[in-house]
Amino acid sequence: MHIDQYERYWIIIVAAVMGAFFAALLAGLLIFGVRLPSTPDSSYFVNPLALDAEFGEPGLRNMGDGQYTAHIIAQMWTFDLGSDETYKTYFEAKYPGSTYSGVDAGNQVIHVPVGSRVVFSITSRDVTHGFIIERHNANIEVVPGHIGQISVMFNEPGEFRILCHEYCGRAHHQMHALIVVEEV
Ligand SMILES: [Cu+2]
Repeated sequence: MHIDQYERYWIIIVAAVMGAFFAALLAGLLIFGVRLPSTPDSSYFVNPLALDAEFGEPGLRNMGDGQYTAHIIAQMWTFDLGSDETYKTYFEAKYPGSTYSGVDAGNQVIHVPVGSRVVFSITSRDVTHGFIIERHNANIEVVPGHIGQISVMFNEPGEFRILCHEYCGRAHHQMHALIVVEEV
């Protein structure tokens, strides 16, 4: 069979590229131990209809030595941090005389001291939500039936919003909360 010279070059180039990709896949699997993300054990699953029994009360817990855990339940269109404090009470206490009257005045606020490490465990009661923390390396998808976990270090004081970045319905844009990192 006659194969044109340039056709042959291209066949060789394509075969070499395919071979290189396949070798990279094999090297990732066999040498670097790359595996698909998977769930280490069943504690990462939760029944979204039985969160009270299986996930427990949302809230921030001090584990000592600057370590905290935060259990959070996302649902349309709030993050339940288990906190009694809201944007409204926070801003009115912090800036006396001001009146905070946003549509989101009911959103919750939690406080941690500078230098804290917080392990967030978060799940959803209804649909898929998102979870990011402003100016921090924290970005997870909140899927009903799963418990997402992320560990975040807070090294600078300030007010950082937790935002939902996964469209979850009519009031998605109002779905946020606040972490206040306080100077000690
Ligand atoms: Cu959302």
